[in-house]
Amino acid sequence: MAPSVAPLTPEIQESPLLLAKKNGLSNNGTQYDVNESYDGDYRFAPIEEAQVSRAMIKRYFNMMYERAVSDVVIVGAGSAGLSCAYHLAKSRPDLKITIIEAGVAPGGGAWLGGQLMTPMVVRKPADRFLTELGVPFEDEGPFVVVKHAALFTSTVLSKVLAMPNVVMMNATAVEDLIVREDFQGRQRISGVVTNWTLVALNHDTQSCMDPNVITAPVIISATGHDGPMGAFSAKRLVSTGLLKELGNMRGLDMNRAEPAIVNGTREVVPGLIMTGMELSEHDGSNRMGPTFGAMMASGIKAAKEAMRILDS
Ligand code: 48N
Repeated sequence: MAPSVAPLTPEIQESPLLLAKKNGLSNNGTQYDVNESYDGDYRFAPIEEAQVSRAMIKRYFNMMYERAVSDVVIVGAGSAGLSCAYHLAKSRPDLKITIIEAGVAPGGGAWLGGQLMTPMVVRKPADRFLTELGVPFEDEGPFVVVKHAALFTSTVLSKVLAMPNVVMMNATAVEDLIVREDFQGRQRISGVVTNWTLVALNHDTQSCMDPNVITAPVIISATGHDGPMGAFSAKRLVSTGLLKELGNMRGLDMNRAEPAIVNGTREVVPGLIMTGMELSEHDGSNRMGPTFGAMMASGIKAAKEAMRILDS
């Protein structure tokens, strides 16, 4: 009996024996003729190019289809957005949490400390979050120092992405908000309008590159205070008349800025929680410069606010 060759996806099944010869399948067909050797004879399992495309397309567009209705959307995967996602997903594994990040690389400003220097300063008690994540640090008394900001960001990012109820769409921008009237006649943020970031940044080069939408009862905006789309939701609230004017971030004062951002994290309009440095633009609070404890703690506060709203 001819050996049963592991079938390719039926739609693109080639002649398996020809493929086997071309791609070095072993005779029994089920164990690919791979070889992990570094002496000039490294052999991979066989592949058809269309299999790679279909493996990506199937998963990504299933995810888009399934997350068109989410429980919570987090806009911005910087230190505040990621800390929020971690705490929320860990506390509520039942929630469908969708992160929308405009950059190809998530992380926002938390890849460096300050002025392109790499150590990250975190004031106590926010060091407890680093301990929870397992991020090592040096203790300097009132604050701790992580040897490289990327050690924090990559750790929290990897844990967030490993959580089964979290998906992240990076290189994707929120370019508008869905605003509906709720049963009390109030304007409520009920979702986000998204597009590929490259498209969102090029609406003036083409016409009618219309967006996609994702609906959710709670939106958490953590879009920061700078960058190509910094403070996006705060600015959109002003242009839609839901906020009279921006508070505009004030000068640097670490001792005032950090508690103001954590304690000020809240539902700024029905359905929209604001956190991280975007809040400084909304409220007009001070900036804190290169210390990141408030980003972590405000993200956690935003997660708690989201759970409060969903459970009310
Ligand atoms: O890191 P950021 O900019 O924002 P936060 O609030 O997470 O952390 C702020 C922190 O990095 C500081 O600025 C420090 C503490 N310095 C303070 C100071 O005084 O200078 O991350 C925001 C993320 C970025 O990754 C953006 O790409 C993304 O949000 N983003 C968006 N993603 C999707 N759609 C959008 N419209 C959008 N706008 C921004």
